[in-house]
Amino acid sequence: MRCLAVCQTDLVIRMLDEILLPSFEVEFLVDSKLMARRLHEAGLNVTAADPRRTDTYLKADLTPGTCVIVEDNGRRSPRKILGAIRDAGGTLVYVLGVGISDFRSREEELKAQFPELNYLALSELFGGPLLTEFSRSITRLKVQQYQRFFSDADRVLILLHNEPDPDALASGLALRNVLRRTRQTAIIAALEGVTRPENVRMVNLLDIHVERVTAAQVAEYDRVALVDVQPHYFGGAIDKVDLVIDHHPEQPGYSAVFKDIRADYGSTSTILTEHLRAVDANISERAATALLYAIKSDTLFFNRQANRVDIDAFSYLYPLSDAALIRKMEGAEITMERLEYVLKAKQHGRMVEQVFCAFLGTTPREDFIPYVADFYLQLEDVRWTVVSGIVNDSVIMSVRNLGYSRNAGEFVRKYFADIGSAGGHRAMAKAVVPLRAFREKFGNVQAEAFTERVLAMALEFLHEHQPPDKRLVRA
Ligand SMILES: [Mn+2]
Repeated sequence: MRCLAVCQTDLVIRMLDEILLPSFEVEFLVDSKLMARRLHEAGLNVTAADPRRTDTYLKADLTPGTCVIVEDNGRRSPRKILGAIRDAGGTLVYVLGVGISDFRSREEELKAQFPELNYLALSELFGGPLLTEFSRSITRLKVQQYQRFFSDADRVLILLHNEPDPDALASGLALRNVLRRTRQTAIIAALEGVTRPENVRMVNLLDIHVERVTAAQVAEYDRVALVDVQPHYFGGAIDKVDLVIDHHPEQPGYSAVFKDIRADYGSTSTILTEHLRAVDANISERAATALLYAIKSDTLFFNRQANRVDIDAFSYLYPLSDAALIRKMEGAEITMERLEYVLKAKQHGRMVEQVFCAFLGTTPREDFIPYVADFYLQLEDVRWTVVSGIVNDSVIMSVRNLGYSRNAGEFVRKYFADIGSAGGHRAMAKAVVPLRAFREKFGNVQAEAFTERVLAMALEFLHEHQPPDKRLVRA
């Protein structure tokens, strides 16, 4: 393919020549005869001519199939040049913005007159790969530091949150991998073990051993690492650790020798995948399968809080993993018991302004609540779900949304932080409030009245900071 580049800058010309030459037949058109001679002597295919004249392009044999690149350095508008190219029959036109900070408005301005042109900014084209490369170096440095710090320890503990989910389990496995340790030299443990069906299925299929430890035993280890959780979660029982890797918002009130907390990541497994890649660790099929499943499940297959890094990690792990095993693990999510709570929510739940709210009453296990909240978020007309239930004399509330409205974590903090624990991300959050404290604040609300009360809070929250005309019509 033939490519005609209309440029003013030496560096841009040399760069385009280097990038395009293997696949394109490149010719440069410059205004200055001096520059043309210099570049010609350097072996480039350059012509000097006035780029604002139509006959320049007619002489250059421009056809509709020629790819034309016009450098826009922000000094002089390329309008005249673009007009001349159009008059000469050029249709495949790219404008390359160099050194233009607000290239979006420049793009708009030019597109108003030349709607068919494509605008590319140099910073956008090269920023991605360059920043990925740099951030990988920063990660490598960080990982090497904690690897050294853990290397001489006899007993290492990798501690997960209670009822470890796929993200916690996979992150534990991956960290053991980064630390170059085995089951004997680094144990993966939790204060409360694995009971939910999908988590049980995962530990069985991938043969992951999660030991039980008490908060007092944690102090017996030479080094302690936390993944997918931060010390505040343990309510003061653990306040000093060696390493924290997590994607939940950073919490104050503890000390850690090393930490890597990235609240904009969809899963802790994404962070661990980057750690493994940064030090060129060998990722086993088992670890890749666990990580891939974790990213998939923590982001609900990219339906909630996922960004480019999660998708990057996913595509890196995919060829290394066992897809059949993942399908087997996923099958464990739907159980008869869970469907009963889905039905209960259907009978007693309420939906107003695309907010689905349900109270499940007393439930034997906590996982029914987030399961139902996730389930109803899949419905076409649902934008928020707020599902609560009572487990062991505590009100448990799971809040979900599609991630582009107000913050779910803020919602639970606003109403429940003063009487229990409440927190989470933009798209998912949780509150745990002792039943007695809940009743003191909101009254002894039950069944339908409970649903109404919570629904009213959610709507009040969603209406704050929102101009009346932006409000959704009542469903
Ligand atoms: Mn997680």
